[in-house]
Amino acid sequence: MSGIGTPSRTASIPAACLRLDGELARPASLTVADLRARWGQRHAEVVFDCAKNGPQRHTFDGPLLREVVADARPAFDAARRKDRSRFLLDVTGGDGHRTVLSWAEIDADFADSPILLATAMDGRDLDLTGSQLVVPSDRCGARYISAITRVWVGACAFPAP
Ligand SMILES: Nc1nc2c(c(=O)[nH]1)N[C@H]1C(S)=C(S)[C@@H](COP(=O)(O)O)O[C@H]1N2
Ligand SMILES: [Mo]
Repeated sequence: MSGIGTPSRTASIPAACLRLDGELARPASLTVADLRARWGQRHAEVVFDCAKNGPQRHTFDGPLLREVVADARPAFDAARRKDRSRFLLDVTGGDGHRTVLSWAEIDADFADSPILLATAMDGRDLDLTGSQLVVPSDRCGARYISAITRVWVGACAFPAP
């Protein structure tokens, strides 16, 4: 234990955490360590284009977004594809950058896109900065949200015609 006036080298840096909330039976707060320990890890080698910096090549490891969100039990009828297809995911980064996905993009009966919540990038763990969204099917990098703070899940709420 550190004595008074003896700063600890590790205790002052809190692990980044993301809030998984919305229309869910089991909302959760998840650290990168949780994302690594509780779900199987996939590996992805990706290239995406950035308008500012040109093509970027990276490797990522992490669980499937679908598996993490499914365990939070979205408030749809899981047996009905048409009910699942109403849902959206709104992902926020540490600087406020946001993007939207549809549930159907990650659902195995629809686009089945292997979108990840990365726990490591280029072999380096993301525990301090936070998870990064990995969208291998995207040609550009705008949805590769870094330092994720929140994933909101819920039904599309356009007003009825
Ligand atoms: N939080 C956050 N994530 C972000 C962005 C951002 O502005 N904020 N920019 C996106 C864009 S446009 C690209 S191309 C990729 C890679 O950007 P980088 O090379 O600046 O990391 O990150 C994406 N993720
Ligand atoms: Mo970009």
